[in-house]
Amino acid sequence: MKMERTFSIIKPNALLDNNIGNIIKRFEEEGLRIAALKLAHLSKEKAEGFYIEHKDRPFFGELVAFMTSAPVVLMCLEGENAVERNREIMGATNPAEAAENTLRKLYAKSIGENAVHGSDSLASAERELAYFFEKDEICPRF
Ligand code: DAT
Ligand code: MG
Repeated sequence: MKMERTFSIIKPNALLDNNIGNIIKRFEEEGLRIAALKLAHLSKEKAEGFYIEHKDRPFFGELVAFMTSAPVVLMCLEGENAVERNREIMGATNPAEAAENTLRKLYAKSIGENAVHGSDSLASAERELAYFFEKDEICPRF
Protein backbone atom coordinates (compact mmCIF):
# COMPACT_ATOMS: atom_id res chain seq x y z
CA MET A 1 0.00 0.00 0.00
CA LYS A 2 1.46 3.33 -1.09
CA MET A 3 -0.76 5.80 0.71
CA GLU A 4 -0.27 9.34 -0.58
CA ARG A 5 -1.75 12.81 -0.46
CA THR A 6 -2.13 14.95 -3.55
CA PHE A 7 -3.43 18.40 -4.38
CA SER A 8 -6.46 19.03 -6.59
CA ILE A 9 -8.20 22.14 -7.90
CA ILE A 10 -11.68 22.32 -9.41
CA LYS A 11 -11.10 25.18 -11.85
CA PRO A 12 -13.41 28.16 -12.60
CA ASN A 13 -15.14 26.68 -15.65
CA ALA A 14 -16.21 23.55 -13.73
CA LEU A 15 -17.40 25.61 -10.76
CA LEU A 16 -19.43 27.94 -13.05
CA ASP A 17 -20.95 24.90 -14.79
CA ASN A 18 -22.10 23.51 -11.39
CA ASN A 19 -19.88 20.45 -11.66
CA ILE A 20 -18.27 20.59 -8.19
CA GLY A 21 -20.48 17.78 -6.91
CA ASN A 22 -19.98 15.59 -9.95
CA ILE A 23 -16.19 15.90 -9.69
CA ILE A 24 -16.05 15.23 -5.94
CA LYS A 25 -18.44 12.29 -6.36
CA ARG A 26 -16.07 10.80 -8.91
CA PHE A 27 -13.05 11.07 -6.61
CA GLU A 28 -15.00 9.35 -3.83
CA GLU A 29 -16.25 6.62 -6.18
CA GLU A 30 -12.64 5.99 -7.22
CA GLY A 31 -11.63 5.49 -3.59
CA LEU A 32 -9.87 8.82 -3.01
CA ARG A 33 -10.80 10.62 0.22
CA ILE A 34 -11.17 14.36 0.74
CA ALA A 35 -8.68 15.34 3.48
CA ALA A 36 -9.06 19.12 3.02
CA LEU A 37 -11.43 21.32 1.04
CA LYS A 38 -12.09 25.04 0.65
CA LEU A 39 -13.30 27.57 -1.89
CA ALA A 40 -11.11 30.53 -2.78
CA HIS A 41 -11.07 33.33 -5.32
CA LEU A 42 -7.35 33.48 -6.17
CA SER A 43 -5.50 36.77 -6.48
CA LYS A 44 -3.27 37.34 -9.52
CA GLU A 45 -0.19 37.00 -7.26
CA LYS A 46 -1.39 33.71 -5.74
CA ALA A 47 -2.19 32.19 -9.17
CA GLU A 48 1.14 33.38 -10.65
CA GLY A 49 3.05 31.84 -7.74
CA PHE A 50 1.20 28.56 -8.12
CA TYR A 51 2.00 28.27 -11.84
CA ILE A 52 5.50 29.80 -11.56
CA GLU A 53 7.06 26.87 -13.49
CA HIS A 54 5.06 28.02 -16.55
CA LYS A 55 5.95 31.73 -16.29
CA ASP A 56 7.84 31.80 -19.61
CA ARG A 57 5.21 29.86 -21.58
CA PRO A 58 3.14 31.84 -24.12
CA PHE A 59 -0.14 30.89 -22.39
CA PHE A 60 0.92 32.06 -18.90
CA GLY A 61 -1.08 35.33 -18.94
CA GLU A 62 -4.19 33.58 -20.21
CA LEU A 63 -3.78 30.80 -17.62
CA VAL A 64 -3.54 33.29 -14.73
CA ALA A 65 -6.50 35.32 -16.08
CA PHE A 66 -8.62 32.16 -16.26
CA MET A 67 -7.64 30.89 -12.81
CA THR A 68 -8.58 34.25 -11.24
CA SER A 69 -11.82 34.69 -13.25
CA ALA A 70 -14.06 32.96 -10.67
CA PRO A 71 -13.62 30.97 -7.45
CA VAL A 72 -11.98 27.58 -7.37
CA VAL A 73 -12.21 24.56 -5.05
CA LEU A 74 -8.91 23.61 -3.40
CA MET A 75 -8.61 20.05 -2.11
CA CYS A 76 -6.26 17.54 -0.57
CA LEU A 77 -7.06 14.04 -1.84
CA GLU A 78 -5.64 10.99 -0.13
CA GLY A 79 -5.50 7.29 -0.91
CA GLU A 80 -3.41 4.56 -2.46
CA ASN A 81 -1.21 5.97 -5.26
CA ALA A 82 -3.22 9.19 -4.98
CA VAL A 83 -0.93 11.28 -7.21
CA GLU A 84 -1.04 8.90 -10.18
CA ARG A 85 -4.67 7.85 -9.62
CA ASN A 86 -5.78 11.48 -9.66
CA ARG A 87 -3.89 12.12 -12.92
CA GLU A 88 -5.57 9.06 -14.48
CA ILE A 89 -9.03 10.17 -13.37
CA MET A 90 -8.36 13.69 -14.74
CA GLY A 91 -7.14 12.61 -18.17
CA ALA A 92 -4.85 14.43 -20.60
CA THR A 93 -4.29 18.21 -20.34
CA ASN A 94 -6.00 18.72 -23.71
CA PRO A 95 -9.59 17.41 -23.53
CA ALA A 96 -9.39 16.53 -27.23
CA GLU A 97 -6.77 13.94 -26.24
CA ALA A 98 -8.34 12.86 -22.93
CA ALA A 99 -9.65 9.29 -22.59
CA GLU A 100 -13.39 8.61 -22.42
CA ASN A 101 -14.99 9.25 -19.03
CA THR A 102 -12.02 11.17 -17.61
CA LEU A 103 -12.88 14.42 -15.82
CA ARG A 104 -11.32 16.52 -18.55
CA LYS A 105 -13.17 14.63 -21.30
CA LEU A 106 -16.41 15.17 -19.38
CA TYR A 107 -15.99 18.70 -18.03
CA ALA A 108 -13.19 20.62 -19.84
CA LYS A 109 -14.02 23.29 -22.42
CA SER A 110 -10.55 23.60 -23.93
CA ILE A 111 -6.87 22.97 -23.18
CA GLY A 112 -6.85 26.14 -21.06
CA GLU A 113 -10.24 25.77 -19.38
CA ASN A 114 -9.69 22.14 -18.49
CA ALA A 115 -11.78 21.74 -15.33
CA VAL A 116 -9.25 20.29 -12.90
CA HIS A 117 -5.67 20.49 -11.68
CA GLY A 118 -3.78 17.60 -10.11
CA SER A 119 -0.21 17.48 -8.82
CA ASP A 120 2.16 15.72 -11.24
CA SER A 121 4.45 14.16 -8.57
CA LEU A 122 4.72 13.61 -4.84
CA ALA A 123 7.19 16.52 -4.60
CA SER A 124 4.76 18.84 -6.44
CA ALA A 125 1.92 17.64 -4.20
CA GLU A 126 3.87 18.59 -1.08
CA ARG A 127 4.75 22.03 -2.45
CA GLU A 128 1.23 22.72 -3.69
CA LEU A 129 -0.51 21.55 -0.50
CA ALA A 130 1.80 23.76 1.58
CA TYR A 131 1.14 26.68 -0.79
CA PHE A 132 -2.62 26.59 -0.16
CA PHE A 133 -3.21 24.88 3.19
CA GLU A 134 -2.07 25.39 6.77
CA LYS A 135 -1.11 22.11 8.44
CA ASP A 136 -4.20 22.17 10.66
CA GLU A 137 -6.52 22.51 7.63
CA ILE A 138 -5.63 18.99 6.46
CA CYS A 139 -7.46 16.16 8.24
CA PRO A 140 -5.62 12.95 7.32
CA ARG A 141 -7.03 9.47 7.95
CA PHE A 142 -3.75 7.61 7.63
P1 DAT B 1 -1.48 19.79 -16.42
O1 DAT B 1 -2.51 20.72 -15.83
O2 DAT B 1 -2.11 18.63 -17.14
O3 DAT B 1 -0.44 19.35 -15.41
P2 DAT B 1 0.55 21.57 -17.53
O4 DAT B 1 1.20 21.53 -16.19
O5 DAT B 1 1.39 21.29 -18.73
O6 DAT B 1 -0.72 20.59 -17.59
O7 DAT B 1 -0.10 23.02 -17.76
C1 DAT B 1 -0.74 23.69 -16.71
C2 DAT B 1 -2.01 24.31 -17.25
O8 DAT B 1 -1.68 25.31 -18.22
C3 DAT B 1 -2.95 23.35 -17.98
O9 DAT B 1 -3.79 22.62 -17.09
C4 DAT B 1 -3.72 24.29 -18.84
C5 DAT B 1 -2.68 25.33 -19.23
N1 DAT B 1 -2.07 24.99 -20.53
C6 DAT B 1 -1.14 24.03 -20.75
N2 DAT B 1 -0.80 23.98 -22.05
C7 DAT B 1 -1.53 24.96 -22.66
C8 DAT B 1 -1.64 25.43 -24.01
N3 DAT B 1 -0.91 24.89 -25.00
N4 DAT B 1 -2.50 26.44 -24.26
C9 DAT B 1 -3.23 27.01 -23.28
N5 DAT B 1 -3.18 26.61 -21.98
C10 DAT B 1 -2.34 25.60 -21.68
MG1 MG C 1 1.03 20.42 -14.45
